Amino acid sequence: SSAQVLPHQKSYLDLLLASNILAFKGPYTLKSGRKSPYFFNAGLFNSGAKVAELARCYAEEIVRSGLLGETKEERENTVLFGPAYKGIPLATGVSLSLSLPPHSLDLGFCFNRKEKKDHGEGGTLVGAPMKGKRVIILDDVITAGTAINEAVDIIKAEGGQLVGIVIALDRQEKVKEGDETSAVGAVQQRLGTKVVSVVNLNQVIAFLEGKGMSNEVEGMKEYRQRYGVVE
Ligand code: OMP
Repeated sequence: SSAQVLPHQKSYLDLLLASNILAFKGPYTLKSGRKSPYFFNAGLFNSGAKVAELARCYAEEIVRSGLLGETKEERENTVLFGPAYKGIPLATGVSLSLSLPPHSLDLGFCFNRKEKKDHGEGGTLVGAPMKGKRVIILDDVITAGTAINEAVDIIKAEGGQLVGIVIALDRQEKVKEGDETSAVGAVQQRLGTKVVSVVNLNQVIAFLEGKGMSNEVEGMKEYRQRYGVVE
């Protein structure tokens, strides 16, 4: 992937820095056990304006990437799935954003409960049904690719057809050390689906370099040397 930072990515990256969504007070221990000098905290998309900007970026990527298909029928048959918990405001915000101009597309969205419910409507899914639908997963970050598997299992169980994954940041890391396969590449191959990210690590580094944040860049480059893939 290119390290070139496009204008819409610049305003997004500015927001990430201003809000500490992208933080450099590491080391942070990741889900994979890796110790990272930087961390992306989607939980800090915690105000109306921040969610609106994030959702706008996802909506733009969804439309640009072609994940909605080519026909009106395909578009109308597509549902957004936001895995709990962080995917819930994402799916809500992105479907709202898509419903507004310039897109004006009314897509269904859903999310899962973390706990099973045995009364009322029952089930683990809330929102638009996935059965027989084209499904796009909206998630925050992919590092080694573990979290995304759970979401895929839910789609299978619900009878949906996964057509793509959209994330806020691709950390461009290896699945495991000593193997050059990238986590995103592995997900794409295994699932035969496209993964689209608003930005990737190379773009974050290029952006920070442009801001003269050389201390942060140095730590990130060391980390990339060890865990990153060459892209
Ligand atoms: P993998 O399951 O290894 O792909 O890690 C992705 C998950 O890790 C995300 O869904 C987050 O819960 C968490 N995470 C972040 O939120 N931000 C980061 O910068 C890094 C991670 C992480 O632990 O790798």
